[in-house]
Amino acid sequence: MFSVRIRVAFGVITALVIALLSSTAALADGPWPNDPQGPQAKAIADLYWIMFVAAVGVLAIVDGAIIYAGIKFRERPGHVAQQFHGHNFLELTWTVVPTLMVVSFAVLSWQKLDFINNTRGGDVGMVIQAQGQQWQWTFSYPHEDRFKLLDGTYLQTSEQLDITVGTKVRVELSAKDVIHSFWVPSIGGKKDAVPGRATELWIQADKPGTYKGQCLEFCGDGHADMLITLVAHPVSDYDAWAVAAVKDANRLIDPLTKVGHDTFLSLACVGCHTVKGTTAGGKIGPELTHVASQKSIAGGVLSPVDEANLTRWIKDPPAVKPGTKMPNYNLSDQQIHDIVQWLLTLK
Ligand code: HEC
Ligand SMILES: [Cu+2]
Repeated sequence: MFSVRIRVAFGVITALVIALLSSTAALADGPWPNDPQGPQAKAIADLYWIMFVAAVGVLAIVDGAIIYAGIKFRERPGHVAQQFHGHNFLELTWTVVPTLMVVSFAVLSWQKLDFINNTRGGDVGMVIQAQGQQWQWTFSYPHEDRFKLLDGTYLQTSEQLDITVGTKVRVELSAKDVIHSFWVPSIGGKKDAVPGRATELWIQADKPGTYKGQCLEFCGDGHADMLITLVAHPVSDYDAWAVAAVKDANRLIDPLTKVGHDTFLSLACVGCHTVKGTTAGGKIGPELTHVASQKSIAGGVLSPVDEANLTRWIKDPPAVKPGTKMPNYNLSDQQIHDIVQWLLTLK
């Protein structure tokens, strides 16, 4: 019925449609520019949709004309092609219409760019520095009391950036080594971070939530893992987050807990226990990342989790819980003391 050529064309088109649909499904839970969650992302998405609809219209008209002509004027016995030259109306139309379209896209984009690039407006509520480095982002929070650490420096975090809902945040970008690019698609446009040059963009989230982002400038082996997690907190929760983040950061610089931390990491403990944020990744014993927030340890045998009980446990586990897989390491009292001081900060 259909010629081989038509059947092949059908096959190819079907395959393309299937490929397109399945990749759309894969995109559904990744960063996706057309799921705007803030004013800046919305401005970009609006522009995108205007251009997309116009492009689909052009595609339909052009391809429609090609298909129509291909069928209506196809080669058949008894039909001879007409020869003619020039057609003023058609030629004017396909010059003027595209010109008008391109000019209006340019004007529209220009207007949106004013809005998108307005990082210095009076409505900026917070300024954060983001530095790209192979292969992670470091965020420096403003020099405000709530972000102040024990050593007088201010809070810095990696990979995760915490802001408040509804606040326009200027992100000042820099790069330590090569060019990186800051991009959290559903929150805003992207901007390159260039060594030796200051660039900036603004972001704003309309709803509380966690938004995924990604370095968008190929920057070496680890580029694909150079992720950004943007967390937008309700204004009422932000101070509590700041207090917790400062506490976490202080734990790492407090000389008292540092000794215990180093002792723990230098012993066999790391082979059996995981503590997130450290090199300890063992899986035989329970994870200790939040051990100080637990109600009990050793499967409920010791409660509460305090200095006395932790000390008792580490001093001689089998004495506390006969048959336990954690042996007695005969550590010195000083070592146990240091480790316990550190464990107590793992909230
Ligand atoms: C051979 C593996 C192993 C090593 C090495 C090890 N532990 Fe454990 N640890 C365990 C196991 C298993 C448990 C769970 C004990 C139980 O409930 O019976 C445990 C429990 C604990 C607990 C209580 C946690 C909870 O939630 O119950 C602490 C604290 C702890 N270990 C600290 C240490 C320290 C400090 C070191 C290093 C001096 C260390 N462990 C070395 C296996 C190990
Ligand atoms: Cu990068």
